Amino acid sequence: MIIDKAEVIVTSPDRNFVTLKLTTDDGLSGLGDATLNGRELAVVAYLREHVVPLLIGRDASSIEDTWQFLYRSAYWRRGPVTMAAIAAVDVALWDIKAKAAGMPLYQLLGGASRTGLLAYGHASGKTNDEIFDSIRSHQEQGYKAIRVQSAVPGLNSIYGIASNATFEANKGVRYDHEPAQRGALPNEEDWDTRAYLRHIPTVFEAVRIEFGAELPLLHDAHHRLTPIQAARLGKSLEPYDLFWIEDLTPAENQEALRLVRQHTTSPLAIGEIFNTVWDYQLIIREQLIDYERSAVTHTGGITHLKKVLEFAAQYQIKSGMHGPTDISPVGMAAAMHLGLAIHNFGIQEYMMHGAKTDSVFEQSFTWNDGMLYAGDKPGIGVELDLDEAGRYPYVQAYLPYNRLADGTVHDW
Ligand code: CS2
Ligand code: MG
Repeated sequence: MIIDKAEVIVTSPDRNFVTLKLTTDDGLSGLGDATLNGRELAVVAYLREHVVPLLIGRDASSIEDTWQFLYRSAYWRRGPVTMAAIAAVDVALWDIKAKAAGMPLYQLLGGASRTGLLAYGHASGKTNDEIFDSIRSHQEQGYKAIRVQSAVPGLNSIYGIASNATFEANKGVRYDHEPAQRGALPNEEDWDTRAYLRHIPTVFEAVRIEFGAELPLLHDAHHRLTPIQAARLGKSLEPYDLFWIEDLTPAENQEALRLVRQHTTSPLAIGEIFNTVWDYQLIIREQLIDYERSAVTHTGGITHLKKVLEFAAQYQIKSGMHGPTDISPVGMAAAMHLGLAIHNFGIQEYMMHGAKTDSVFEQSFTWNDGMLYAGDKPGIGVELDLDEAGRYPYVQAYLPYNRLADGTVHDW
């Protein structure tokens, strides 16, 4: 089972996706997601120029050796571009191995540890009434856990507010919040931490009054707070019993979470922008988080993320894999197979892709009553329609950035 073809496919149905397709000399093919929102072409170049030439002629069954070869032979280690490229190779090889075995991938990862995967969706609004409507529409779509993002009075823009709500026959009202805006330059947004910290507790108080104490609610602070501001947010949201608060503070400074932990018992989720186990060393060992957010797509694939999650499991930390629309259906399927097999599964983020994306990626995973089901097709259960993909060429798109009132650039 020798790799004799490697294709890097860029397509932009609802948004840009990068997919690696590997084919072996006995006709098996596998897919891997290499999408890095706003930096897609960097991963395309890394794959085409520096990885694909190394793959042709390699034994497709040697997944661990291929991972170690690509990671260590590059000399320069870690980082989102490298680890997304390695992830795509890794998942494509697992897809091939599972197809060769005639099994769904989760069976090769230890089999199912649960029947399905609890998922959460993104509710949002500019006002509490809009937020309530968004929560209700997500409940109608079956979601049993819901992330709540709110506009903040005085701010013109903020992360997480759906740009539009579209109705799709088989999916109901879909809030398409794709933060990467198409254009030659990133958009500038505004930010005011004090206004945010004053407003968010009032939103969750109103949501709890409207929806009661039981509904699992999540919130994403999106990397913007200092450690003491993060501690204040965590403490102020304790009365509303959140399932988690995500990315309260930029976690490159892992020690910052020691201070946050001293002040609040709100569960913490970190890691969607991490890409190796080394990013988690201290915060897992000192139990400074409760959920580990990495996506298969950004963290070196199944092979590496499984190791990170096994490390996290020793500290009773659970998975909360990143799953916005910039994780392609290939990346989502890989996450589902891994999430089904591991013991310390927590929750899966699930933003439904649009109809055009579904026309490019034929998916066999299913969604029912708030749960995701990986399916039992051999491999990861996703196929890519090359002709359909060719209808949607790449469109430059960048994530926004923030500036404070005095013009200082701030984390977005
Ligand atoms: C967000 C993402 O889903 C989340 O938790 O943080 O939407 C993030 O903004 C995008 O993935 C960035 O590409
Ligand atoms: Mg997030």
